[in-house]
Amino acid sequence: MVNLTINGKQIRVKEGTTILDAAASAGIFIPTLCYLKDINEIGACRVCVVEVEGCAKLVTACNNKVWEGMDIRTNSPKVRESRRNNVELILSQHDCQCATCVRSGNCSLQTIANDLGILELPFEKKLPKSNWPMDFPLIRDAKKCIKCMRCVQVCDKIQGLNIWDVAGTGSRTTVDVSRNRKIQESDCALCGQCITHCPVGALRERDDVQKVLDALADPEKITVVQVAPAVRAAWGEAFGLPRKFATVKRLVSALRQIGFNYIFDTNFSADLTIMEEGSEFLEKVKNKENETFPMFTSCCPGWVRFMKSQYPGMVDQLSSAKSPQQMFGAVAKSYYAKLLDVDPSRIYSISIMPCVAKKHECAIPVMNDAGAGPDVDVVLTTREVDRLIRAEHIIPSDLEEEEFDMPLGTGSGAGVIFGATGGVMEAALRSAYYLVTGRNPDPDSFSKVRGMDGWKEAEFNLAGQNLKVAVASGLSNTRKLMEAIRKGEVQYHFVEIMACPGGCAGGGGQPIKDGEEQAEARCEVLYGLDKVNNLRFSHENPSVQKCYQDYLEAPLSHLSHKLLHTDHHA
Ligand code: HC0
Ligand code: SF4
Repeated sequence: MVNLTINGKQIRVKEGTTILDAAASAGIFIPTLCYLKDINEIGACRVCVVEVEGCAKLVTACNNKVWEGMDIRTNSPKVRESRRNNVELILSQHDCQCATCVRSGNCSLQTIANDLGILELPFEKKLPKSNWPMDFPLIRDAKKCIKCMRCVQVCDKIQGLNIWDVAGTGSRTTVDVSRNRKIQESDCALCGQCITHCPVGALRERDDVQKVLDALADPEKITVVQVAPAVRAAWGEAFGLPRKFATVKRLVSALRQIGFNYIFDTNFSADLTIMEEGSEFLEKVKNKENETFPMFTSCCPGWVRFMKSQYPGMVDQLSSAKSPQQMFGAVAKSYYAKLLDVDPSRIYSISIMPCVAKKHECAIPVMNDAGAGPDVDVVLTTREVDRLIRAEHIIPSDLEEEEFDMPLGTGSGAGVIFGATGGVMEAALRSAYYLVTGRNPDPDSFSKVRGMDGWKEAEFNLAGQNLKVAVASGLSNTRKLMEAIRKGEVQYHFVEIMACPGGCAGGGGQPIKDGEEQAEARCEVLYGLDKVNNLRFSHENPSVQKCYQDYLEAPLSHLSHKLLHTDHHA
């Protein structure tokens, strides 16, 4: 243990503790900006500087460790002045257009500048020009970048893709796409983790809210919106609503007030995905001599992009099943148009996703199998939908709960856990067990694949057949797993991959609480919703059963193949 003094208070902490953590343990707050625990501990912004007795220079608290007898001041005049100067310098390289910034009100730089009482800037601004393709799903605004390096580090350490790097020298040093590439030429998976880890508004998703407003105002269009599993665990965070209050039924109520015609649940098509992907997997197992294992899930477009760019030779091992988002779009513009007795071209299909990559997925040219334009016309992230709610002056705390529309508003507990890492695998195993044995298992029999570990594996016995499965989330973890598969060090039958750590719950389109990971708490919400659902098996979803009876006929039928499966090479 180490004894030290902070602001005159004597404390005792473990050896190796940083000044920042030691202060926090004594209830003393030191502001930070570039710091991200375990990811970016470089002291670049120098906002966390403190004075140490006997040291001529101020030291950064985030990456310096305490020593015996250390005497620290976190609020001396020297500290205050230096902190202020450092923030003023950062502001001189930032466009400070707060009124038109997506992060206004949720920007760590804005908060720190306000806290320090900075009311004007002594330095002249020198801002770089932005030359970004504004139709790309991920937008970077060089004028807002404060060179904190968080995006560089998250992409390297957590996602292993190295999309961002330092560019330029001297006063022109900035962050840009690595190796002088254009973003479209890079291997960016579009996971959006750089966005959720940016302290300011330098990174964001392309804003598609206006497209939705235009559709809502068009009397010819019938707006059909789907809500992804993980959105329900997070949409209320931006309004400070308690998780128990911010239910999906209150989100339905907000969407109805905004004017969407039909409000449905992606959980419905998650159940449909299980029927298709589960059947595809069992076919492969039956025909195992001629198949290559593992089969990989294909519902995360960030992962599919990663697979295509990093392991192109293994693309055929992806399940041919489309993601629930795309299955839903194809069903909305075919089966549901038929139920409404309208021309499918009148249906405008919107999805609300925790994801940036879904904006790319819906625009893949072959994702138009219902024959009425793109099966999903536009994707809004959870953050965009929160902004839409705000723009409509809806008071979320006043919302009453309302039901989804029917029949595509019915989803099982197996569908809702798709939003958590391991959830797709668990849902698939629940139904695979039934399809093989004709009996339902205990719905919690496959819960070994739950949890936040980046690479999990489990073995199950399915009617005498031993199945080895693995689940990974986060692309660095994924790369480790893929390399082990490639080298033959591990063998699996079925593998679930989600690009974002923790799965979609931790998606790149989710609300941002700077410096605090929310995925685990959101996953708990999703597992809680599964537990209390009367339906815990995808194959028991009555709306899915009816859709097969009246329209698709059976999993893997000709029509199912046309609408619900895809060629990942296209
Ligand atoms: Fe997900 Fe999905 S679980 S990828 O994270 O499979 O985005 O929530 O909607 O499509 O269902 C995202 C979330 C989805 C899809 C579903 C899957
Ligand atoms: Fe999108 Fe979910 Fe994949 Fe992240 S894990 S890229 S949120 S689908």
